[in-house]
Parts: sequence; C-alpha cells; structure tokens
Amino acid sequence: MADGTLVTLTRHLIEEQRRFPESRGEFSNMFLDLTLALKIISREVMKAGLVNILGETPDTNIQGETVMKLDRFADDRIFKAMDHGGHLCCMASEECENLIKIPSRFRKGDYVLVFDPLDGSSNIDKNVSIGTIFAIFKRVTEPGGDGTLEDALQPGHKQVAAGYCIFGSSTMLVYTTGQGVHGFTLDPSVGEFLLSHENIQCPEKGTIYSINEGNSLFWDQGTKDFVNFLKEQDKETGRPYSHRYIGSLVADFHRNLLAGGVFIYPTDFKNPRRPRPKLRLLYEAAPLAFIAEQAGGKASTGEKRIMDLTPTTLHERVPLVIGSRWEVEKYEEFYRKAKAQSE
Ligand code: P6P
Repeated sequence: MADGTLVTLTRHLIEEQRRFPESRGEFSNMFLDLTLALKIISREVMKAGLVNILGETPDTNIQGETVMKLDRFADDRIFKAMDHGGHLCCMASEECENLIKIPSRFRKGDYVLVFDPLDGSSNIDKNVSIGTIFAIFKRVTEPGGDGTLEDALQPGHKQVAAGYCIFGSSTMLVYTTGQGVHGFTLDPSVGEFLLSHENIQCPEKGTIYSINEGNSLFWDQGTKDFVNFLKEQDKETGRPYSHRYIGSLVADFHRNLLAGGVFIYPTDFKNPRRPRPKLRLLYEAAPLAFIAEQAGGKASTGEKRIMDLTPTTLHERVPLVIGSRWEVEKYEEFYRKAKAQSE
C-alpha cells in the first residue's frame, strides 16, 4: 500500500468479514483454499520453461481446443484445493464438459465455484501473461445434497465474488465481493498475497482499444464503425486510440482496468450462417464484468448488460465489450445504430 502498511489477503478477508457479523467464515475459508491453488499454479507457471510442464497433452477439451499440460495442471490443482473443504456443492470448469460433482465422501456446502483454470493457453509456452478467472455463487437448490446445473447457471448479478489471477511479471490476484475491487501481489518469498492495489478504479475514459484486427473482415458493421471511429483524428476525444492486443483475455483486461480503455471480442461472422462469439459467459465474461462494474466500468454484449444474462449452458459464448464506461457506451451507440440500419 502507498503508506507501506502490509495487509495480507487473510487480513483483508477478516476485515471484510467483519462487515457481516452473522458470517461464519465459510466464504473466507473457501477463498483461502482457492488462493492456495493459485500460489501453486503461479509456482509452476513461473518455472514452466525449466520443467517438463510446457506443451500439449494429446487431449482436446469441450471447446475443441488442445489441452495444454499447464491447463490440465491448473484445473487439477483447483479441483484438489476445493473439493474437500465442505464449502462447495459443485464446480464448473472450462476444461470439463459437465458439472463437477463434489466427491461423495466430502460434505456439500452452500457455494458454487466456476472457473477458467488457465486462460490464454495459446500463450502458455511463449512466456506471455496468462490467468485464472473465477466466480462464486450461493447455491439456489436445497442445502446438503449435490449441486445441480441450476446452481451453476446463474446470471452475473448473482455472483457473490469474482476475480482473476494474472501470472505475468508478477502474480496478482484481483477480486471483488461487491465492495470494490482490490489487487493483491504475491510475494513468493513468504507465500503471501499482499494488498498492492486497494479500491481499483477503472478510468472513465482511456486511449487504448484491444481487439483482434486480423478478424476485421468478419466483424459486424457496428464494430467496424466503432473501430474506424477510434482511428479518426480528434484531439478533444484523444483519438486516434492506441491498439494494444496481447491475445490473453486476463492480460488485456487487466491493463485496460488500470490504464483505461476497451476490450472487444465481437461475434465472428466468418461463417454467416453460423455467427460465433468466442468468449464464455459463465466463467470469463461475467466475472470480469462484475469486476469492471465494481471499478466504475461497464461490460456489454453491445446491446445487453453482461451481468443480466443467464447462461443456458455451462460453456455458452457471448460477444464481449468491456472496460471504461465512455468507450463501452460509445460502442453500444455504434452497435445499435448499425443494427437499426440493417433491419
Ligand atoms: P484470438 C485465449 O485463447 C482466449 O480465450 C482469450 O484469452 C483471448 O482474449 C482470446 O482467446 C484471443 O482470441 O482469436 O484473438 O486469438
């Protein structure tokens, strides 16, 4: 922190818990179990080039993507850290086609964890920043038994917590429980996440846009119009914007959260008969949307608020426009105008 005070994540969770006198500490214990997995994943990611954990497995996941060894490692570490604490009734992972049951020998709890264990797989063996994304819900079915899809398929505004852990020049956990957004940087020498970014605020407006320009032929008209607008010269609105695109959602989102700007992954019309968004609603768009809104930003499909969408399947994909309020609202203007003109 700015004044040099050392605040660990454990201390921060205890302080947060004090806001809820009726709290039994379930959430805090569950969250600390998750951070143990994140520390172990960080250790392996940071030395990945030195041990035989890079490269691909012979498997492909539900998304049809090749499962990288580190993907599988991260998925396995999170499962083993979270399956026995008695806090969860079920889990869902990008790496698993179906809902993940809590082993019958363990107590079923009141929470649901959904996660992308290591997003940015294609960058893993190129030493580019990658990250874990997660969201936590309260179960909606009767307590005690196994969780069901009903417990996992909840709209973003029902999230009780959301966050990501970025494995880059440092390992940083950024999370919200609806009381603002806070960043903790891992000090590997003591194995503690230390508060480094208290109450993160996303700038109202930035000067960066992040999108895969290589797909521009396949964008909808609204996206094309908006990106062309950002490339025009206009001193008053700081245009033309700078283009920054890492191809790792957590890294692109994190930079824009701190510096301001907008990340866009629109629906891809490469096959006009099968328009295809790429990013997943439940464990990518919605958790980051919770963080963006808590930091004063916005997250939209172009016409709908991400946090209002209820997934119909675990791996449902959505178009995502997320970041500073000014840019997201401007994108929505262009998107709606182009859609109206096409109807
Ligand atoms: P493209 C990584 O595979 C990922 O899911 C996100 O992390 C990233 O934002 C996006 O895909 C990159 O996709 O099509 O631009 O390579």
